[in-house]
Amino acid sequence: MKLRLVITSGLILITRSIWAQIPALERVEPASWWVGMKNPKVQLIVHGNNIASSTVSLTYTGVKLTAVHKVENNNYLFLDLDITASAKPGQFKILFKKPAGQVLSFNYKLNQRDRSPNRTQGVTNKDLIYLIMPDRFSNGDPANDSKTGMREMKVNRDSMYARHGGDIQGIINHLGYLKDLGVTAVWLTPEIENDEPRASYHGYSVTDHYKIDPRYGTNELYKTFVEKCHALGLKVVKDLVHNHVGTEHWFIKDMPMKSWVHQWPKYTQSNFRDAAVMDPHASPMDKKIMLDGWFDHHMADLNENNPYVQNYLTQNHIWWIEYAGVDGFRLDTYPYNDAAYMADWARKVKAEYPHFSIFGETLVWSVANQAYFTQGNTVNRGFDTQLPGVTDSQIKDAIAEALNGKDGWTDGVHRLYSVLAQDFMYQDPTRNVVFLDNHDMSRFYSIVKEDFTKFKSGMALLLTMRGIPQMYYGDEILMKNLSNPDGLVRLDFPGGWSDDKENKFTAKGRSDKENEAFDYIRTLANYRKNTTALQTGKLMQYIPQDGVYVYFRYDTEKTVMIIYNGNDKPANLHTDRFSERMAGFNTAINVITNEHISDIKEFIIPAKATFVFELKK
Ligand SMILES: [Ca+2]
Ligand SMILES: [Ca+2]
Repeated sequence: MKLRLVITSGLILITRSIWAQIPALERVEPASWWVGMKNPKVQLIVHGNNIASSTVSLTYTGVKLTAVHKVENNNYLFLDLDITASAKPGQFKILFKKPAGQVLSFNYKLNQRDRSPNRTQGVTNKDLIYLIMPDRFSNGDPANDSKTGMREMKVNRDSMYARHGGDIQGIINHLGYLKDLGVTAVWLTPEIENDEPRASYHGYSVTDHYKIDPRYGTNELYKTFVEKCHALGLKVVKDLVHNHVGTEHWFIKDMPMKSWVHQWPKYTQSNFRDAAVMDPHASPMDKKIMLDGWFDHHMADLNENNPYVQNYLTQNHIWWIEYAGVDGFRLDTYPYNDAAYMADWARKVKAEYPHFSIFGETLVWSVANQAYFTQGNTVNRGFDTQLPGVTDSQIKDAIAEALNGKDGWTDGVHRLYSVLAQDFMYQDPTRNVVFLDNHDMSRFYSIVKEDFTKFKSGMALLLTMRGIPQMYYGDEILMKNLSNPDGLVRLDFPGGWSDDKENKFTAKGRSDKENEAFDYIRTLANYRKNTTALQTGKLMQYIPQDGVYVYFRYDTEKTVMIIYNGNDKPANLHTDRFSERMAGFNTAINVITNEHISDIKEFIIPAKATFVFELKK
């Protein structure tokens, strides 16, 4: 029997088909593996016309074929291999003998692991992440803009929904720009193949897990990109989607089995309510719809309870770490996944790569909801997610409230103070990624209604906050817009295309104000890069008074004092009450202006401004 997927108005149906539209041996994944992995087991998925009728064999020293699994669809086999310690790098043939005598063969590769010290380093609070949408940053190779045979052929820079031609080469061409800005890690929205008919430039509708989208480049180019980043002292975060795949994915169009994805009698969308996952009073059906409902008509929700799906995803992610040497993973739509599987997944990744970093996207509405998804937290009793950190939406919202809100018992700057106070819920909040905006939300400069003082304050708070700070491409040149629709916050970086009228990658191409923004971020980012107090130092905050919020980042090397005035008018700050942190210090350096300040007993802070002072003896 062969299962064929038919999608009608988003309803997923399985039908029997007698038509063989795939070759006798279409693909084997992963098509290569490594010797010397901690886990000696690997499970291959084999896809080919009626491949299940064949007898499988292989002969290679140290490699055992321990099981051959047949599933509902005869076009699939799953092969369990044991790659023992005695296996050497090399190639061997996997043979598929058909009943009529025909023998198909696949050349399997076992590679030597690359143990270079600058691979898989981990992305930590010592870093500053810069998020890029590859389609919208820079077009370094116009020859790959349109690829014959792909479902979306058109490049149209006038449409927010179409492809614009940006690619990996474009990012490689601007690594010097990022290095100069003070960035230490680059996160790309998914760069693997999204061969959907429309609007898949964002990368979250995967159609081939083992292939860089040809419009962005090749697997080899991606590997080169990672190597070039590492050579410059930059790290790379890879964006993964466990929860769903594009409905044009090859394994969705001809599914191994009905239980490969979550099936519903009729199209059922997730209710997008993470609370249903953790609510002690939740309706089981609400929870099921949250977890198993589809994200979108064109995004099939994978069944992460299916052991074949589990192996497929986990191995694919380990394959990319080992192949390219990336340093961290960002996990898309984290709360929509099966929790037990995700914990098992994280254990397996960490077992192979103890220094690897992982953070999950949790677009949720309270610290408790957010902490619930993190490893070893104090709210999710009895279950350890193994997820080191999350995207810290609470800090983002609290910074916006501190900048835009009116001072009150729980409002204005008090919001930021109280959100930070709730760090008691985390095992380690410094593994969270803090940010002001990203590709799914309004740009920060627009959130503060293009108020330049507030913009600078936000950046100062971000770059002195605990955790791993993340910026979004174009923040530094004051790119703006509200995310209505999303495309408005995903505009092309000016100068990324050879025919652009302006080139904001250079100081000459930027306006005075844009240069001021760029220089402000560069100064703070580079200061942070050389100041352990802002990376791994402790944080002590004081209860805001009269709309003024003060915190310190400090270690044995340095003490940095951050003062934000949330008022609409200048504020006077007497520093007597901070003696716990200021004792022994007599002067300060303004980190932005380099100005020496001889009197630190009292400060006048302009409305909505932030001072970052390094205290001196
Ligand atoms: Ca291109
Ligand atoms: Ca799901």
